[in-house]
Amino acid sequence: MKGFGNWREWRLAAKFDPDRQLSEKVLVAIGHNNKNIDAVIIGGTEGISFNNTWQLAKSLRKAGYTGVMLQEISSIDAIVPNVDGYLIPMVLNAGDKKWLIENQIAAIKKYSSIINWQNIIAEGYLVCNQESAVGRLTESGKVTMEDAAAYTCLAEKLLGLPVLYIEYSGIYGDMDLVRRVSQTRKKIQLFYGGGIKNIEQLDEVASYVDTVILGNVFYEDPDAAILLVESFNRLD
Ligand code: 1GP
Repeated sequence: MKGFGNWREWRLAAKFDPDRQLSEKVLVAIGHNNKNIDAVIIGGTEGISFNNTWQLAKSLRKAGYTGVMLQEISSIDAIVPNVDGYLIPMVLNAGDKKWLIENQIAAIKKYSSIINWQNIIAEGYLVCNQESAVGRLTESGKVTMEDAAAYTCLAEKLLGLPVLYIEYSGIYGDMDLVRRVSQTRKKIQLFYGGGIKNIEQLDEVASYVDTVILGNVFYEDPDAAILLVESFNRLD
């Protein structure tokens, strides 16, 4: 494991789901190490196993991708060694608290002797799409603007988390809410993921958050996804 460098400078990341089939076109594009992709995240909500996670990491390397690759852990039994590090989601607005604390405690107990904390980033998740797979699984509650601002303070000031992830998975988010979070935070790194399909949306989100994550578009419209990555204006 080589670690993952200066993650606070990441502007754009691609998230790939081990339970879905990536097209050859996307594999080739990622394998060309486009300089706009700062990291690849492997993770998903349903059907995640050790085997499909391992295979996806392997196929990305085989395609030529040499950049940072992280696993976002959603299942304690699917943690693979062939990545550079791990993202640990803690779903702040989960109705089922096992997604906030209990799964993490179980993982720490199981792996305490081998965890390298240098290679781990905790993410406070704010799940804003209750109808998404992650929203349903974690029984996440509805998030108002006021809630979002309060969760931002909770994540940054009370919990001291390094990252707040605004998760709209599958739909393009409410930009008023994203702006409110952006204006509320002081230094917590903001990740955003959800429904980005075109460059206008990508640029808009990127003007509010530090790191934008593209997911579904790689599967639903590979050409658009590749174009999005290529034409991304990093503004840095
Ligand atoms: C999903 O936040 C990511 O966890 C990306 O969202 O799949 O909607 O792009 P989309």
